This record gives sequence, structure tokens and C-alpha cells, in this order.
Amino acid sequence: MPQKVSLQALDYDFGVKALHYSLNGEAEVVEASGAATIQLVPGVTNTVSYYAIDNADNVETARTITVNLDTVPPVTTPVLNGYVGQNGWFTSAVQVALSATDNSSGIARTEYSPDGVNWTVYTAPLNITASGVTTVYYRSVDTNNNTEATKSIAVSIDQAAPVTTAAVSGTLGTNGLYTSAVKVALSGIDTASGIARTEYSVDQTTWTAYVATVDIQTDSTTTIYYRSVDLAGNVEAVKSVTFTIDKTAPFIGSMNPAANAVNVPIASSITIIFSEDISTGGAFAGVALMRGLTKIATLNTVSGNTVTIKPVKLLGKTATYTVTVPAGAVIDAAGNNSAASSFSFTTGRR
Ligand SMILES: [Ca+2]
Ligand SMILES: [Ca+2]
Ligand SMILES: [Ca+2]
Repeated sequence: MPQKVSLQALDYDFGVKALHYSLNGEAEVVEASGAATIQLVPGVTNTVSYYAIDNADNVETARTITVNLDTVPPVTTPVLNGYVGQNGWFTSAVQVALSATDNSSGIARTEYSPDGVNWTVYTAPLNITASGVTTVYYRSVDTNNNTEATKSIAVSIDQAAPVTTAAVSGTLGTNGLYTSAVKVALSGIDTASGIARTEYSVDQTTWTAYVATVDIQTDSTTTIYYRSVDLAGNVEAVKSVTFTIDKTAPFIGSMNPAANAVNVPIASSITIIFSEDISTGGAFAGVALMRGLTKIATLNTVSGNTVTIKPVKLLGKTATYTVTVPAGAVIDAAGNNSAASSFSFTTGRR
């Protein structure tokens, strides 16, 4: 690029009297030597107007030259368009538009590249859909072949919500019921931006950040709702896990006849009502109605929460009977064994 323009006037008969010139429309300069070296203005198109006069005062027709002195590369600016999430992540595909300006000679082309090595001429906005961080390199070149230093922009896209799994642990009884306290462990995984938080709720209204295993101690049916949120702000659809804890063995709530009852009719059956619904346990055959050391023949059945002991014959008059219910005679739905129990009553005269 020329930085200066040199002018030299020649005249073969009278000789040069003076050289007149003007740079970029500024005040005319007169050089009696007939020569001039003009420093050009960088970054613009310079216009030099000049003419000479000889010693006979013949005036040369004015001439003009233009010199483009653009040494300044263009400036390219990217504009990203997409759904903006959090922490610099987009939660949609992103359109990258490149716009370039130049100081003087104008844009020859704008280029983009995935690696800063292989370049493609930019003609329309780029659609970035890849999950994760995509780097777009870009630059422009002006018509004076000044190339902008390569720039780059990172486009971070995360369109997928995390996936959380729940692991329920405890002592599993029968019918899917737990006979111990239960621990619920939550683990979330996420592609692209990563997990911001995992949270749980028992009512889907109040959410608690998950930091450690959730412990449920009490007998109950519990639903734990859970979800995770990624750093881009994608929220997982709520999931839930439901479980029932029954750590409590069935126990006797009441019986008929009552313990130590007297004047019990000899035609009686004995009913024992438990704290919850029961079924026969491993020791049910040991349920006995005793008169002293004599075992009385009975038909023993279970229905709902009740054990019924029906003597095959009428009971004896004014006699004391003992009902024996061994440990494990009945079980609840979770398989918890009843404790051992016994009680006595005395019949009347009829
Ligand atoms: Ca330029
Ligand atoms: Ca994600
Ligand atoms: Ca129970």
C-alpha cells in the first residue's frame, strides 16, 4: 500500500514555474520546485488534485488521482437468537447471524468455520442445534483484502431436562409392604449443562432441595414426588414413588368374652379382635381353648381383623377356660407376627 504520492512537473520549453496541488479538498499548496511528496491519510480513499504552470504562465488542465489507503480490517459482530435459559445456556436451537462493517473499502466477504481452519463463505444465518457447546469461528475480509483477526463465539444449547431415578430401600415384607423405616435415594443425570438441583415434595407444592437420603420412619403410605432442574433451567416432569411402611405387629384390641369374665354362657364362641386385618400365621394351629390341661375341640377361623374360636360342643358349666394365642398365630398384610397372648374366663350355670 502506498503511503505517499510523489508529483513531478516537467516542461520542455519554458520550464516549470510551480506545481499546485490539493489533498482531499484541502487548501491548495504551491511548490515552486515543481515537485511534491504528499503524505496520504490512512484508512480512507485519498483524492489528490494537481496542475502545473510554466514560466510563460501556461496552466495545465487540472488532474485528479484517487488512492485507496484502506489498511483497516472489517469488524464482524455475531447476533444469537434463541430461547435464553440460565447460566449462559440456550434451551432451544440457536440462529447465529453475522453482520460486518468496514471503515472504508467495504466488505468483500464474511466467513465462518467450525475449527478456525476450514472456512465457508457466510450467506445466511447459521442454525445451531447440537446439544452442548458449539464454537463458531468467524471473520470478514474487506475489498482491499484486509482480513479480520479470527474471532469465535461459544453457543451453549441444552434442550433436554434431567432424568431423576429414585431408589427405595428398607426391609420388604409381604405384599410389597415395608416392615422397617424406608430410605429414598434420588439421583439425577443430565446431558449438556448438568444438574443444578434435585428436589422432592410430599404435596407437590412445597419442594425441598435433595441433599441426602430421605428417611421415612413412621407407619404410613407415603408418596415422594421428585424432579431435577438443570443449569440451563430445564425442569423435569414430576415423577413419584409410593410405598407403605407397616412396622407394627397386629395386637389384640378386645376379646369376647373379656379377660376374667364370669357367668359366660356355655353356648359361647370366643372372638378376638386385632388391631388390623390379619391372616393365619405359621403358629395358627397353636391357637387353643384349654380347660386345665385339657384342650377343647374348637373350629378356629380368621376373618377381617377377627379370630373366632368356636367350640364343637357346649362348654362345661361353672368352669374356667383359658384361651392361648401363641406368637405368630396371625400376621398382618406386611407379614408381621402377632405376639403371644392368653386370657381366661369362667362359665355360668347355663
Ligand atoms: Ca477496511
Ligand atoms: Ca439438560
Ligand atoms: Ca401392622
